[in-house]
Amino acid sequence: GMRGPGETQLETDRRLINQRIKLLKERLRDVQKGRVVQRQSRQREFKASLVGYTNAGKSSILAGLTGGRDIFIEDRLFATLDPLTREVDVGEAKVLVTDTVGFIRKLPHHLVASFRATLEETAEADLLLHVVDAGQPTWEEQRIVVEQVLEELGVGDRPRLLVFNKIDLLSEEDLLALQERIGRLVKGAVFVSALHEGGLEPLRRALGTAIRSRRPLSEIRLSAGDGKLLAELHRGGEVIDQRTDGDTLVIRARVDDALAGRLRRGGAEVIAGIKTPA
Ligand SMILES: Nc1nc2c(ncn2[C@@H]2O[C@H](COP(=O)(O)OP(=O)(O)OP(=O)(O)O)[C@@H](O)[C@H]2O)c(=O)[nH]1
Ligand SMILES: [Mg+2]
Repeated sequence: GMRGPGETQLETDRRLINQRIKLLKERLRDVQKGRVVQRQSRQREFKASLVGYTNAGKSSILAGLTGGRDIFIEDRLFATLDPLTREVDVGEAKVLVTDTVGFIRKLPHHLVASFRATLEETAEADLLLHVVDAGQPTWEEQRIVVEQVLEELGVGDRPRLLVFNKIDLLSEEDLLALQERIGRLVKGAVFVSALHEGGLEPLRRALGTAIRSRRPLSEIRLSAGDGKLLAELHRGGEVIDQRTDGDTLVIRARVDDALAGRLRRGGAEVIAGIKTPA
């Protein structure tokens, strides 16, 4: 009963297919619009990239932080070929954590494209999480190789956090010795196990601390008519909520020092480091 007057079956099919194509095109447009919005909002979030020698456990850490079962983990070199980003809850804030392709001394030719994508992700990161396989007797050499690659990628100056993974493979004695030695060399290294319940809590806490110190929750007051400053805040900060107080907009947002400075110069009042309401 779908056939219009004088239509052959073929014409009917064609009409139905065209309707379907039109519908799908509309949906695709909506999806693409959604993507742009998502990407823009993601740009404002705090970003951390997992970097490190291949097989150190980067993907396992991301899976452990997110409970993600869709993350590819394997005991072989270069299990991960595409950067993958997931939102991680660190208490009162969210961090976008990206898994990347593992680093190695001599990069095989076919991995150069994967590596370029990794480069783009690490270049955008607020913090690099350098994952070290504490169970590897050669972890110090691997760490140096990774540092060299980071230099070559032009991100050698990025803030980073050393993450010693697979501590379950160490005896209690060896772990204590390692922690003591590392504690003398660098500040704030964390010791984790991606495979054990609660084993990633030190990393989650460190991420919480990093976001609180780099992007303190702030109260910003600006004139409700100041669209330019408001746009700047939305572009560069993570807006939590906003209300009006007469002619003043009162906004709670996470902003870094640079943005706070720009807002103040533009005439806004910025109170950094306010407490999060319970
Ligand atoms: N014992 C132990 N094994 C772990 C831990 N974390 C990861 N592994 C194992 O180490 C291997 C490599 O883990 P992946 O997460 O794929 O490592 P990756 O750093 O993502 O590796 P690439 O993607 O190749 O760079 C897997 O067999 C994991 O199960 C850990 O905390 N303890
Ligand atoms: Mg991986």
